[in-house]
Amino acid sequence: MLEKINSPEDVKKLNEQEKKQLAEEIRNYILEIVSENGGHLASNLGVVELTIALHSVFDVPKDKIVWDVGHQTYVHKILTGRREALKTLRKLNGIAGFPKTRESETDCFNTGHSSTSISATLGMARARDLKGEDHSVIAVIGDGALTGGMALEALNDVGYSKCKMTVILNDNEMSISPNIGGLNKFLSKLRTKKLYTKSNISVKKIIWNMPAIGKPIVKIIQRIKRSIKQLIIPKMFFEDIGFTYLGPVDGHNIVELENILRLSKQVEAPVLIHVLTKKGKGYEIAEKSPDKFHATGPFDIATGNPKKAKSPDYSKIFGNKLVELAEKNKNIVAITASMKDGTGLTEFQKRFPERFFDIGIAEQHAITLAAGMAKEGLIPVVPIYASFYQRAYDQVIHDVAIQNLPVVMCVDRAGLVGADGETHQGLLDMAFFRLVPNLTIMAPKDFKELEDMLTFAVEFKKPIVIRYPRGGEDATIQFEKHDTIRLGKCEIIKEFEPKKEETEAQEEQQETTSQTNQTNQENKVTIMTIGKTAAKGMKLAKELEEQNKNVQVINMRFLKPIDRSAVIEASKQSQKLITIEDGTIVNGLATAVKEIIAEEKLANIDLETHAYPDAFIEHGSVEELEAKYWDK
Ligand SMILES: Cc1ncc(C[n+]2csc(CCOP(=O)(O)OP(=O)(O)O)c2C)c(N)n1
Repeated sequence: MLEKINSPEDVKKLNEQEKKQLAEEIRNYILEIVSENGGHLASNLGVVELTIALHSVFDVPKDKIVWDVGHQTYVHKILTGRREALKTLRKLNGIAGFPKTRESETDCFNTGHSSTSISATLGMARARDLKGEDHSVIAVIGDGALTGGMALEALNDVGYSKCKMTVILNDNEMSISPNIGGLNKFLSKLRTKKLYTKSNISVKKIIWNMPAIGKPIVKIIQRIKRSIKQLIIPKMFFEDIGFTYLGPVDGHNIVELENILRLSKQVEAPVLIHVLTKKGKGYEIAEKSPDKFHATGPFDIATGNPKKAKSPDYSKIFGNKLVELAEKNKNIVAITASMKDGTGLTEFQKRFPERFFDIGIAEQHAITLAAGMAKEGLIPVVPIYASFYQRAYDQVIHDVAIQNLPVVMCVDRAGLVGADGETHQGLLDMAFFRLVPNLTIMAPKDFKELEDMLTFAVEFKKPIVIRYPRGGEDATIQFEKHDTIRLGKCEIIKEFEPKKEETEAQEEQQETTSQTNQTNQENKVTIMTIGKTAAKGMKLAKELEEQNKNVQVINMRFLKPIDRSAVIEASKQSQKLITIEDGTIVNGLATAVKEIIAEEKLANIDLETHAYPDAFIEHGSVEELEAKYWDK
């Protein structure tokens, strides 16, 4: 069946039985690809029938479907002409793991970060109405993504706008981990109203099959439905804010899904369809552990075991150290925006459940919540992925930095992340955090330094950022030296080789300083690194030494306050300065060094900068992307 599907038109031609078979084949196909390439498995297995039903009822690209987060679009990609191409999923120049308008006109809006779909869809609906066009616009959003503030802001606007559009709530009771919060409790009440729903749908079915269904009939149904519902579910939130609520409906029953989608097309107002799905559906191992198979590396289909054994990573080191520190200091609390496992907080939750807060996919709220806690004497530690910290920028400025509150902001997945592409690369955080007054910004060169920095940070009593990368240490470089962390001070991890003439010259008490400086500078290179790029710095030093250069490597440690005297000293000592950072070239280490050179009027400095360009970087492996973009 799958071989015959090259467009949504082919899906529309299938009968009920054929669609069921198609669903099964799609599941196997996705399983094969993700087990090879890695990717978001469980969410995609959960939306197979929903996606088939959507493409059976709606006509893309005329109709617009906006997928929230966008991690669940593999089925959509298969059905919209990218079946074969999906074998290149998440690879450089291959199919992206998220919707990309550049990839297909059926991907009408790029996503990657959560909770954006309802706003974008309402924008499209308003544009349609202003242009006098007539097509459907649909947002598909998970119950996890619905916990994000922006989704709630949008619901508020949609309900009020009365715009014709559909929100499909894909409720699988899971974010990455089990979903949390008051909204989730409210949804669980709706989930239990199955009896009402089934009969409701069958009534609709009958009316649907009547030859002359018209808007008046649908309006009458709506009115009756609303009054019944008010009896059964008092204070029906969605209806109260202006939506017509349809459902809940079994998200694995294509016929019921198609019926309800067709019905929604008749409603000239905002509709919310509550679809119940199972994350990981059809692959038992993922059904049992949907959190592990939310996003996965390559794995063995028979056992579900990863193909590559997991080695320790920065998140794990962070989590373990935090537990150790929290044992000694009861004021330490941890906050996660729905990323408990990814950020290494699983053990913390087990050990200190009352000091652990999963607050939903709500990074903005996480930071202001932390600010409130800090104001009252707690030490909140908030690990969030670098690209998701973008969400909380105003909160970092307005609630934490201006009030100078001791929030420990841990920026996980800083730098290139690879296969998730431009929405997930953590290349901008140094640039945007450096702008903020009162912030201290650090980055460790290795695991041990992350532990030391975390110890320093929880004692610091002011806003502080620690950025660290995805994955583990560079196994080829072992750092022996770990100086004590001191505010704004660097650490020299490789000294210049003392040369005979220099030692003699120094002993002669430097007759004229400028002359000696010139002699000292010859052949000398200073490499300044931040964070994990210390390993790159050491490798580059070796290469330069093979070219007879005399090289020192400085681990800057602090981007802010930067070790100014170290930069000045290095400029005087060296013929050449090199900066290395794993972030955008804009407003990071290179910029900070250039500012010092200009402000101190340091003359004749040969500065070489290594960073990522001022551009968004697509998906691919970290190694491939480094080769393509590093220093370009
Ligand atoms: C702003 C933001 N924060 C965190 C994430 C990481 N993330 C990706 S998917 C996901 C859970 C989404 O849950 P849900 O919307 O219910 O979709 P499901 O995977 O359950 O289908 C999270 C937290 C993100 N993509 N964007």
